[in-house]
This record gives sequence, C-alpha cells and structure tokens, in this order.
Amino acid sequence: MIDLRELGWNEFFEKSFEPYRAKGLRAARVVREHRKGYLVCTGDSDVEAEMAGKIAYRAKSKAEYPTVGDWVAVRELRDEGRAFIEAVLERKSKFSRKSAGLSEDEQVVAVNIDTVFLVTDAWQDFNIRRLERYLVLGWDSGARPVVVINKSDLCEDTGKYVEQVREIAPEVDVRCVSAIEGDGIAGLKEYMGSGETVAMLGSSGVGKSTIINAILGMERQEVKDVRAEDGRGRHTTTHRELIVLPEGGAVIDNPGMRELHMRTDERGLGRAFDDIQEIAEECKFRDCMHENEPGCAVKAAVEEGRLDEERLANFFRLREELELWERRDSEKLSRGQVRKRIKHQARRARRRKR
Ligand SMILES: Nc1nc2c(ncn2[C@@H]2O[C@H](COP(=O)(O)OP(=O)(O)OP(=O)(O)O)[C@@H](O)[C@H]2O)c(=O)[nH]1
Ligand SMILES: [Mg+2]
Ligand SMILES: [Zn+2]
Repeated sequence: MIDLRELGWNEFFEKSFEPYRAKGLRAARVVREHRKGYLVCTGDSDVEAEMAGKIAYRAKSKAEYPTVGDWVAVRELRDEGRAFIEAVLERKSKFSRKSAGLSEDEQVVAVNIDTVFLVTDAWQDFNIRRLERYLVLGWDSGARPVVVINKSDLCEDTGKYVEQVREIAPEVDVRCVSAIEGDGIAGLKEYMGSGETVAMLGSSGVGKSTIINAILGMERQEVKDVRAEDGRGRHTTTHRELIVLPEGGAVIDNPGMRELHMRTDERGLGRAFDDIQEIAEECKFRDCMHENEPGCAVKAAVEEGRLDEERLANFFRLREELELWERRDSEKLSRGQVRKRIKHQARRARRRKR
C-alpha cells in the first residue's frame, strides 16, 4: 500500500479529480507505458489499464494521451484485474519538445515532475550548447532543472564543466557525480523524498539508469553492458518508467533523447539567457533586437569581451526558430515550410559570419 500523497498527489489534483470521484472513479498514477497499454498505480496495487475509447476520441493531439507521470481517473474492473483510463487530470508541469523526424506532434517527455535532472557526462557527451537548449525547455516545463554531470571518475577536472554551466545559468544547481563509484549520489537524494517526482533526461549512455540504481542501492534498471561492443547509439532503456522510491517520492527513467527541437516561449528563452537579458536592460531602445541598433549594450558587451559571441549567435538562432514556430499558426505555414525557412536563415547566418 502506498499513500498517493507520497507519490505527489495534492490539492491541485484532488480538485480536478472531484467530478470523477463523484462518478465512482479512482485516482491512479501512470507508472509504465507499453505497447498494449499502461500500468497504473492506485496505491493498493499496480493495475494494467487501457485508454477508454472516449478519451482517444476526444483527444485533439497525441500530447493529450496519458503518459508516465500522469494522474488519471480510472474505472476498475475488479474481477478482471483491469482498468480503463477515463480521464487525464490537468498536468502540473510538462517537459515537451517537437518529435524527432517529420511528424507533426509535440512530444511530451515528462509530466507532473518537480525536478528535472538534465544528465550529461564529464567524458564524451558534455556539450554546453545542447545543455543550453535543454535548459530552455527545462525552465519552460514548470519544473526545476538541475544539471547532473556524471562519470566524474573519468575526468581529472570536472570544475571546467561546472564553470561552463555556471556561466550560462548561474542560478541553476550543478551536481558532479559518479554513479559507478557512488560519489555525489547522496547529494542527488536531496531533491527526492515524499511527494517529490524527479525525471532523468539526457543522451543515451550518460548513465541515467546507473544513477537510479545507485540511488536505490540495487540493480533495478538494466544498464548498458560495458563490454558490449556495438556500443554507441543503442538505447538500453526502451520504455519510460516511474519508479517508486523506498524513502518516498518517485523517479522517472527515460530512454535517451535523440534530437532536440524547440517548443518553448520567450519566457523560457529569457531565463536560459538571463545574462543577455540583463545586459539588454542597458540598451537604448526597450525593444532592441541587438542587431544593428544604436546604443546596443549587448553588441557593446561582445566587443568588450564581456559576452561570448558564440553565445549571442546561439541566442539569435533560438530566437529566430521560436519566431518562426510562433508565426506558423498565424500564417498557416506547414511544418515543412517552417523547416525550410529555418534552414534558409541558418544559411544566411553562416554567410553573415564569413
Ligand atoms: N566510468 C563510469 N561509467 C559509468 C558511470 N555511470 C554509468 N556508466 C556507464 O555508462 C554506460 C551507460 O549507462 P546507462 O545507465 O545504461 O546509460 P543511460 O543514460 O541509462 O542510457 P539509455 O538507457 O540508453 O538512455 C554503462 O556502461 C555504465 O556502466 C560512471 O559514473 N562512471
Ligand atoms: Mg537507461
Ligand atoms: Zn541591444
């Protein structure tokens, strides 16, 4: 028996659940997604559940389908040990991106999380520009992003990585850990506990599942065999899963993220680039685009070496992408047209650089 409040159930969900309770439904949390359906935790037990036809019918997009971490209202068929998901309760937080590939869908990566661990390593994966993009989505999700740099045992000087993160996001917590040696794992537990949900996000092979095993103190999650020679690019974790922690709270393991597209808003962009935002307050014009306006403090900062040129270029690139995606609705552009324009702008930007 698990008290659902241990898993993060609170007044927010209670309120949106009220009408369903009146109909005799039960609250549950989705803990696993598989081909045929879902596994949901009702507190008493884990039950196989499928989506009731009407919610599939009502959903306007795939993003409205239940996913791991969702709180749902289920009708239990007790004798059969099955349940139907009749509604997905409003989400408290949502980390999403556009799908890899060509499909139209927004891809929901994690929901109802309090903290998101953006996991990278101090070895082959670390890439500050990619991290910057993850941070934008992180701020946007409504959860608190924390950067976790794993495999500290493989690096003489992890300080240089921490420094780079501090530079782009001074207010974000950064933790260096070695899941294999157990270093820093206790520090990660500070974000966990009763009522808290943490999601692990990052490339394949950075050690997300190994970190979970280190936290649990047991080999719960399958991890990549170090001797495996087919090595890189393979995903070891294939299903998203919510794991209930013995000390309370939950952690969500995810398969590695492949490709990251933007789906975010200016607020997220501003928070991820708050150093630029701060300098921009000194610009002569309120609505300065930091392109060629007179009295631009941002351009001046680059010239004086106080702001990295590369970082400003990245800011421009993301801003352009965001603008295009925003215009998409009003101008009724197809996804392909937006892609084409982004490519065009990237080419133009490269030419500008030369
Ligand atoms: N040296 C070292 N290796 C580690 C550490 N953590 C994980 N590894 C190794 O990195 C490899 C990948 O670890 P996983 O936990 O499977 O990585 P993952 O992020 O879960 O990967 P996906 O499930 O594919 O997304 C394994 O061979 C681990 O043994 C660490 O702290 N130090
Ligand atoms: Mg894994
Ligand atoms: Zn400016």
